[in-house]
Amino acid sequence: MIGAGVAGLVAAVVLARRGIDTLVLEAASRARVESRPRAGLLGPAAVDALERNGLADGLRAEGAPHHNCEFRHRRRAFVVEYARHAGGHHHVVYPQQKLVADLVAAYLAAGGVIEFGVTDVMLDALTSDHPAVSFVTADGQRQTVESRFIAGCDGHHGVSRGSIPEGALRHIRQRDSAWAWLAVLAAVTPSTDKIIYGVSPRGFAGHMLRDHRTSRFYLQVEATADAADWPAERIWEELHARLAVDADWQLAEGPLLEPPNVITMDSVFYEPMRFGRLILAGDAARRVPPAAAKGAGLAIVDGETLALAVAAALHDADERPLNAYSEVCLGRAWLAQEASTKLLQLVNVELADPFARRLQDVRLDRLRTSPVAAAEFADHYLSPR
Ligand code: RFL
Repeated sequence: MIGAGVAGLVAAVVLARRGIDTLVLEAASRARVESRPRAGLLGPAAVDALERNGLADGLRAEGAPHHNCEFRHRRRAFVVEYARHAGGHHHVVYPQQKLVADLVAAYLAAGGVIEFGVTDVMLDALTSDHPAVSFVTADGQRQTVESRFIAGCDGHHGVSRGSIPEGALRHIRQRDSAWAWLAVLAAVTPSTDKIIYGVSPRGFAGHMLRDHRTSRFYLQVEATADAADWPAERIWEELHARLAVDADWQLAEGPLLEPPNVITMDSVFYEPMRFGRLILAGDAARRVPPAAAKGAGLAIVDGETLALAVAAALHDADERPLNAYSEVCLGRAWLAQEASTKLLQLVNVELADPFARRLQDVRLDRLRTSPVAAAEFADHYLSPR
């Protein structure tokens, strides 16, 4: 496994527990992967995959079930009880870095080996029966390891996908959006018990949940925006204005935990998710914007699917699951992409386009008043299930 993110670690645990020799190579330190804040919201497919593999203890103990979300539109708040519209299926809020720490512990307990702090990872002989990985260890030794399969789980900017010859994968890219989201992480108790999507004439603002001491916020900004132009005072001022509601509600402020960053809303898929004996999983195979909170969930389920396919190939000489792997994972990922696209259409404000804004008003009014619209929202919000 190249990469000790959620995709690589889930794959590694599932394989190690089946008695298959594994090695995880991770560029960052253990301290870094176990403290890097990213996702918070996990959908039912990911939670089920973690449960199935006995990896959900931390999430069960400390995660918070999430059933409803709130929209703010024209200074009025309304709640969509999406779990009620989806037979009780819901999310769990659990910070990704805590899950990564749980997965590292589970993998080591299963006898797995991780090299943290590796550099200069190079992949070779990917179409042979014995693909190889060469890397430099944290203490400067170059090593080469031959294997039966390599799992490329090194995120969107990793080396795995880049080792595949030009032209072997299709790149399916969404055209650029005019908007991005400024992602902000603050040390402050959430001012809400449910995610808030604020749609205001100044643009979108989101109040997300992480844990009882930490909140994530998003602000819609121009795709060309520079995070340096967003000091804390400006961020809070804008959050107050965009989340304002005609009710007794206060937004609590707190120190920013990291510099804000601009997250573009572009999406790209690389298909198929396999080249010879290199199999891609998670963000290494795609970029789905974090708007609908799908990336980590997809990566977890990819990791499990990959491991089961490799186990079938190695234990039973059955390559059918491996041959189906890409199609199965892509089916889920495109569903998630559709949900992400719909959510962005619902909450991002086309500031200079009154026609689009009137349609957005209608979409939000339908979501508030129509059970059919709420059920449709719930289906997307929780997909893939
Ligand atoms: P990761 O988590 O990026 O892990 C890849 C790992 O590979 C390592 N690496 C290398 N290792 C060895 N050699 C190399 N050359 C390497 N290059 C990289 C990296 O150090 C890293 O440890 O990929 P993975 O496992 O595919 O997981 C994907 C998810 O992390 C990602 O999709 C989510 O974080 C997206 N996302 C969210 N997803 C959700 O499901 N729910 C959410 O609420 C949610 N919120 C978010 C998010 C992503 C965000 N950012 C930072 C873009 C919120 C934000 C702000």
